[in-house]
Amino acid sequence: MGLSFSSLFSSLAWWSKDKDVRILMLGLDSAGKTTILYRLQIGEVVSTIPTIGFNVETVEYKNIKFQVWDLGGQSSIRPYWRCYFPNTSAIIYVIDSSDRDRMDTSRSELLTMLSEEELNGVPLLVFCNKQDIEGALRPEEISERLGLVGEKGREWSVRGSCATKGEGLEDGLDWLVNAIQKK
Ligand SMILES: Nc1nc2c(ncn2[C@@H]2O[C@H](COP(=O)(O)OP(=O)(O)OP(=O)(O)O)[C@@H](O)[C@H]2O)c(=O)[nH]1
Ligand SMILES: [Mg+2]
Repeated sequence: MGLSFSSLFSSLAWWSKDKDVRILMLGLDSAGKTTILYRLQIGEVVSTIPTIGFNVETVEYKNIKFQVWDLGGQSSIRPYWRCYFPNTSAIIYVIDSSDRDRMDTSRSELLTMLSEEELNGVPLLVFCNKQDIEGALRPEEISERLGLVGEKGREWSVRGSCATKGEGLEDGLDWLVNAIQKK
């Protein structure tokens, strides 16, 4: 067997000790970013209000400390996302899988962001959130719509999640830790 998970995590813990592991969490308003942030930090669902500006919290996961920046997703706030791009170790992009009407908007905001030079090569985890809602698009369908297949020079993964039940979040973080370390 190759590297075990525990040794992988402990080596990232060592690697990250002197570094700022900064994760940006972005996506349209109401996608579930703030819910995910506090679910990861305190393990509970908090009642949220739309984020005007940002929330930043240190999230400790398997002995690794991440600084997670959760930015407001309303259209008037999106132009400010780019102010947070420098020194980003990874991006988590959150999509409301039940919001079919805004899937194209979500896709174009994502692709615009990925075209920014400052984010070249930065690993990307897409959470297709709200999988519990009936009629939600499956991660495979969303992945196809996003068309990331041609995305060169970056690790990326599209996964389902349900922030309110805490489903899919840990698997996603495991993938992200691995991708950050590979970089
Ligand atoms: N059914 C369901 N509801 C969810 C899920 N995740 C979040 N929500 C709900 O979606 C609403 C919006 O969640 P937020 O976390 O505030 O969304 P946000 O992405 O931070 O939105 P902005 O701050 O406006 O950018 C809240 O009522 C959450 O409880 C989920 O997985 N399933
Ligand atoms: Mg929010």
